[in-house]
Amino acid sequence: MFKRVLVANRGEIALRIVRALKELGIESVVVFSEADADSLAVKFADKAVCIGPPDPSQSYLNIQAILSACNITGAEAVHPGYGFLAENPSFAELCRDVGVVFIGPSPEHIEVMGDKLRAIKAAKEAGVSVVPGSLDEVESLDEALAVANDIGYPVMVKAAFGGGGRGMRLVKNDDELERVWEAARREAVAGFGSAKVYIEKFIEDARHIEVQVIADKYGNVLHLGERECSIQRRHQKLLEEAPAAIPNSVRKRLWSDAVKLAEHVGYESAGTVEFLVDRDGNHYFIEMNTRVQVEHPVTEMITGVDIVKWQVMIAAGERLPYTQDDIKFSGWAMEFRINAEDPTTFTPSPGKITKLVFPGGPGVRIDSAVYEGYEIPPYYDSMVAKLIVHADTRIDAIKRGIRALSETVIDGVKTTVPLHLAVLKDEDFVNGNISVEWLEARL
Ligand code: MV4
Repeated sequence: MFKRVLVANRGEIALRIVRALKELGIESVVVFSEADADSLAVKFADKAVCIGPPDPSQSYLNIQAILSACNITGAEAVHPGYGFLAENPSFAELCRDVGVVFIGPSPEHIEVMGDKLRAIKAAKEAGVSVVPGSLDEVESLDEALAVANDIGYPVMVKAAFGGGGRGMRLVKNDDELERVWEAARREAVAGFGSAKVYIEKFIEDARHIEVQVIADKYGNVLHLGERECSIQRRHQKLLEEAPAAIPNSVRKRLWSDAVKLAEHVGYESAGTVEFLVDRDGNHYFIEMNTRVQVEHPVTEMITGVDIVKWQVMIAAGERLPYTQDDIKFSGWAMEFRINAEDPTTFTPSPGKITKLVFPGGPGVRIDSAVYEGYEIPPYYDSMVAKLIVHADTRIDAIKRGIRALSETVIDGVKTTVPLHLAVLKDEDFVNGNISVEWLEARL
């Protein structure tokens, strides 16, 4: 096992990783920018190293500074969290080159899944259900029109190096496709450094459901069940739950396809296989994320498996001590992302937290690096806390969520707490009548 690990991230996930390291008996080193000196992650870590100014390009994305910090502090491994360098194959490779263990999958796995077309090809080879579409790069307008007419409109034009909702366009007919084609390719180059785009049938009113997988270096691949992530706005997830309210027959197909993909590519570490599920229960692979995700706690709550600890242990070469049958699912969990933002304009609302009361009691978990008197810096994303509740059933989790959100006091900044309360009291939500389009249609 490692003696010392460096955390290359900030905010709640940096603290989450520090907590896992402490429980593993590993010394933690966090790096931080000048804007984050007051974070709880910095206070709770064994060591903290300032690596630069607030601008992420000069701090949390500064590979040289981070590897220097590993060298200076004697950290043997680096945990990238999510965002920043977590899915940067060059960073993972450079870590390998300098002898620092990257706590995550291999650079090759990050690279394959970063190219959504290669990911889809791998999924298809593995026998996983994929969205009807080009399955290959589409290089000309003529070819795009042919594919779109073959599969039928509406279609989505997606950038191969996009993902997570970035670089996609919904197109309803030939005219629209002709109008957006060049712009889509230009934007792909500008946004992702590659004009590579592909076309998929648009799955209407779909739900976004993902499966957590975890794999060790010895070919043992397990799934930890699914998460329902359809409640989102502008491709930012707001509320996630585990399990998803879907028939067991659909659930089994999602689980088995996720494991098939991870096994096929020889994946190692924690990963997430994302699917769209349509009204009829058909499922389609769309992407695989090669990092720990913001919403991992809902899976931890229903399985009792500490995903972050296992990322560390797997990177250190430990074997998973479980077989699939050892993973027991219990109850229902929901996560509410508490962002400091204006509830009507959705613009960030940074500033000082003048009063803070987090909820507690049975089945309540808070993952947050802020406290009363903390000044939320304006340079980073607006998520300030995750409230996770766990209860026996979905309806009990909803009631517990309402109770815990009602206890929450965050003064000085505007937050998404009222939005979550409105969602939990909505009849459609309570009845599980949701899709990725639901929240934005509702607002
Ligand atoms: C889709 C889709 C429908 N059909 N692909 C967005 C996030 C990224 N992971 C994939 N996304 C989608 N891909 C096909 N073929 C619907 C979404 C989608 C979405 C689309 C429009 C408006 C809001 C959305 C929210 C989540 C997902």
